[in-house]
Amino acid sequence: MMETEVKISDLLDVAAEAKKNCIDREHSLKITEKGFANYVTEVDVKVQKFIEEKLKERYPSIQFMGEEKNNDDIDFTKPVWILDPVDGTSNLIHDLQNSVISLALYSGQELTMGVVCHLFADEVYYAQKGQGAYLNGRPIHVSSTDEFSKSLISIGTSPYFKELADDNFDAFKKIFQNCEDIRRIGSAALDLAYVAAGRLEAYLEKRLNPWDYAAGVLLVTEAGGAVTDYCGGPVDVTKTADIFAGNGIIDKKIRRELLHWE
Ligand code: 2AM
Ligand code: CA
Repeated sequence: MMETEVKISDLLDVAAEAKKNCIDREHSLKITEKGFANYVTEVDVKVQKFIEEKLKERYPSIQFMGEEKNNDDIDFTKPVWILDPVDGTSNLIHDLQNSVISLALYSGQELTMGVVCHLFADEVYYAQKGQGAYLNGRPIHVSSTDEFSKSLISIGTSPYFKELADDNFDAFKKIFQNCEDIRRIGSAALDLAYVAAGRLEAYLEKRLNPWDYAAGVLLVTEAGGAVTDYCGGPVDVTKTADIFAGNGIIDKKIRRELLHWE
């Protein structure tokens, strides 16, 4: 199966069907703890199973990487779906209504498609390599803000790695003191979609997994923004990574002028 034969409309359809068929409060409260503060609900498992089956039917030769499975055997020289069935699982459990399905296609050693489907708002973000980023069919662009005082910055607290708290919160304090304000949304994919849509000037979080950020990275870059690691270097989207995304101006200024990381 060649990458060019994949249709973005199939990704949008499968995400919309999964949202319709698999999301309900009862299954959101059937929870298993995978690790400290790291939960999976029956909704996560249902959405992953549903999407994996549908994509396998339509594109049988494309490999599947998903948060709720073992991904040791993935060959990244060949096409791979990268799925987080629910990004924002803690939000889902707490009924905070900030959770998404995040689905990307990695092919030819790059991200070629990305979809972020909000589970509680009528918003679907998507992008294709070289073809721009869209929200419900309308083109989106990162913000043009270049002043700290007009910048809203979303932070990720890496809740599974409490040992990072001192370094993280030192940086967040500097950002908070210099920028308009900070936000903590709790879904990396949604944070990245909001950067792409120009609602946030930047977003940063350490030690994210490919399924948390893959689709969002393509949204941000196709919307004219930038995604790097914490030092401004490139991100290998097949691996766990520190992600610093933004409109390409404020993110760089924060790293250079506030945090001296670059
Ligand atoms: P999740 O909702 O799918 O668990 C919150 O800080 C962000 O970190 C969310 O996007 C969350 O995704 C993500 N995350 C989930 N599991 C993680 C893990 N084991 N390590 C790091 N980040 C994780
Ligand atoms: Ca998840």
